[in-house]
Amino acid sequence: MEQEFLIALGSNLGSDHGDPAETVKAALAALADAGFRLRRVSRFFATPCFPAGAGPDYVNACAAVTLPGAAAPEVLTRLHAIEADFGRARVQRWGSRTLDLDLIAADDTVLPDADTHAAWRALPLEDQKNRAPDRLILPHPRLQERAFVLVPLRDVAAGWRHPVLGTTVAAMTEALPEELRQEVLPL
Ligand code: A4P
Ligand code: MG
Repeated sequence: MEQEFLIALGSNLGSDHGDPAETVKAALAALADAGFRLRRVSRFFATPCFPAGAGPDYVNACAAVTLPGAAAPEVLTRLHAIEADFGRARVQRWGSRTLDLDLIAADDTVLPDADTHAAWRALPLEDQKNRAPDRLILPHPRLQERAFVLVPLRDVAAGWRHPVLGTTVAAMTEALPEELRQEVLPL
């Protein structure tokens, strides 16, 4: 069966395409142009920058897509190409960006392996700022703690079950502190 990929989109600076919301909208069009089939697209949400105070608010969204014939590494390569087209410069980890496209999951794929995945999940916040993985980690190691990913993701994949944690997007979203969930506002 064809794999379904879950993608998170974020922008807090805007681009040649306009403000952050227009940039996310243009990124969805760019995904389609790059051969992705957009199965489901979430609402757009305004979200406070994480870490707090590090920059302007973001617009975040999620999409469930397919890319006929492609596996996860190819998907990430295409996402990076689109980010580059949108003028993203990687200046600072977690820095402001015109467009961030993260691959959140590919069905129940775990990469590179369960132990390495556990190590990235357990990485203390201080180290997360300084260490970025040099290879594809799936599911995205921070998805379960981020309201700006989970709330939009619930629009398109509420029933997707995390292959390591065993919980659904709906349950992970419910498990977030109420105040974090309420900061994620539909546009
Ligand atoms: N990489 C490995 N696995 C993956 C994956 N599943 N998806 C590698 C995407 N990339 C993956 O990513 C760093 C490295 O991780 C890359 O070499 C990639 O091959 P990056 O996109 O270059 O750097 P980044 O965006 O600074 O890191 P990352 O991990 O995407 O950042 P985060 O942690 O996603 O933070 N606040 C709000 N409200 N909304 C946001 O969307 N986004 C960020 C970005 C920070 N604060 C935010 C938001
Ligand atoms: Mg990224």
